[in-house]
Amino acid sequence: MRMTLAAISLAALPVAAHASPVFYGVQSSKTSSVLHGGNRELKTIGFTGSSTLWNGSNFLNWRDGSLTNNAGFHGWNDAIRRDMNTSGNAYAANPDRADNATPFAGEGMGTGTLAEVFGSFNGYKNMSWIIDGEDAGAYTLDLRFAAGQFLSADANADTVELAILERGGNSDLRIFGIFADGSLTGPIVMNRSSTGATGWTLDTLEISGAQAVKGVGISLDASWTNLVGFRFQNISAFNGPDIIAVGTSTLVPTPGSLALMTLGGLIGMRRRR
Ligand SMILES: [Ca+2]
Ligand SMILES: [Ca+2]
Ligand SMILES: [Ca+2]
Ligand SMILES: [Ca+2]
Repeated sequence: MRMTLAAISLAALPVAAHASPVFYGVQSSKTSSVLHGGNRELKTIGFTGSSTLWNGSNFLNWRDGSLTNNAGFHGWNDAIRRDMNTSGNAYAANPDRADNATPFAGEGMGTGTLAEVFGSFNGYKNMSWIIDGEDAGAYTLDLRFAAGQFLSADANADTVELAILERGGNSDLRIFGIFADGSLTGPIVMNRSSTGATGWTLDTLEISGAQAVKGVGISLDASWTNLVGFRFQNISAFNGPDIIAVGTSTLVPTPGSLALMTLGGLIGMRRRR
């Protein structure tokens, strides 16, 4: 038990990190996936210039979230109205899926949910279910970890803490970290030019041809510490980012500052013995 606590505390220790976020394009030669019918499961993902190598579990850290678009606010399990085909662009952001993927549960009603798009599908994140963004429409997407789970940047600019997959690699995205009290980090922008190809393509109901799936891994700086989630925003200049998936490095069950206190307490206990 003591070993486990110490290991957790050490992993969460806040240490001096590099000064600003670093963006790494996805590296297709380190990235692999399998199709189950029309549903895609990611197996591995790597990034050009980074030592980070992840698997599909890194994309299964989301337990809550919300989407605010021109139709209003939608919670994690709320039915979100969809643009059902290529002729409809009524919503600034909405669930969409690969033409041959399993339909959303509410598809007959013209809806899908964030829980479907970003939660577990048969034990994996279904890379064939996405949030489609429209060029002219602003939206805000919040994704949150399970209660009591936190993400902090490490001190290593070589390692990725946050990864985003986007259909087309033709859009930008504004990103904030969310703290436990609801306040935000300063924003950073994922620029389309920083993305790299995964090696697979995606043709959804809303588009009439396949587009390359691209993505980026980001090494965050020290200001991105003790986060409970992330906020993603589209503005018109960003060309309607289509968010397929968001991955993170390993979460810890204790904020870094508390972990430091815990570690200090353990050291103190040992000294007193
Ligand atoms: Ca749409
Ligand atoms: Ca890092
Ligand atoms: Ca796009
Ligand atoms: Ca299509």
